[in-house]
Amino acid sequence: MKKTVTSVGVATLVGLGCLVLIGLLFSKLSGESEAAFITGPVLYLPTLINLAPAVDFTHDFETGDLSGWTRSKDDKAHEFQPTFEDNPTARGRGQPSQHQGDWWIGGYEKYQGPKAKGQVAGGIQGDAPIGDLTSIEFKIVGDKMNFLIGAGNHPWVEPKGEGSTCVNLEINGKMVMTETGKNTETMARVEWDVSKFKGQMAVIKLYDRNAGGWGHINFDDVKQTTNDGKEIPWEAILAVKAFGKLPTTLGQIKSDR
Ligand SMILES: [Ca+2]
Ligand SMILES: [Ca+2]
Repeated sequence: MKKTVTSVGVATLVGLGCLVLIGLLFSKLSGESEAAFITGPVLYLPTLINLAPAVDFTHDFETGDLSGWTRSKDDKAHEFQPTFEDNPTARGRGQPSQHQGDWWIGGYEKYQGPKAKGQVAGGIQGDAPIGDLTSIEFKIVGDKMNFLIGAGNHPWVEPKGEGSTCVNLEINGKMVMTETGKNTETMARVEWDVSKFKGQMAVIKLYDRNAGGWGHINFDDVKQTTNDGKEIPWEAILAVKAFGKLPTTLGQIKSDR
């Protein structure tokens, strides 16, 4: 997903206003709960209008770049990311990446596709480089969050993750959820219960602070879902951020009155 601000923004605001009114009417008529309001109009916003978030964010790296992700100043670990296709298999590792789509974060790999100058399929950068990769700040609107993770099993160490290879959920600069790989390049999907953080702003942060064995992290395709597993489109999540005061729940609408 990669979208930019367009003149559609004004029309979008008008559309959103209508949707909020429809949502209020709907909830009054039917007595639907706040949660039902979210899983109704907001979930299907992208199909109803041409939503144009004012921010770029690739949650699955299918843009072929790191849109919406920031490398730390000293970062060397993510210089050649994202990785293209199953590079562990291309180098005969025997541990297929099982990534989503074509692109993913493969901390050991150095292959960004056939157009990348000086790179060949199966190329590596190894475990030595270290650095962090931080997502754009987003609002937690779902009960759960899931993503693909693989590689190093070096758990988070407070306060700065010395020697860690992990993926953290951070709120106000503090780790609130953390996960490592299992010392295999093959990624598996992990799910977090983030319901108690709903309504708060957060970032996803990838840490590679380990230059030794399994000193890298693999990652792809992060999503937020409702409690019953329905995916919440990032377009809707980022629209909340883009338009700032846009109410996302009936509770917020009421509290703004
Ligand atoms: Ca991907
Ligand atoms: Ca490393």
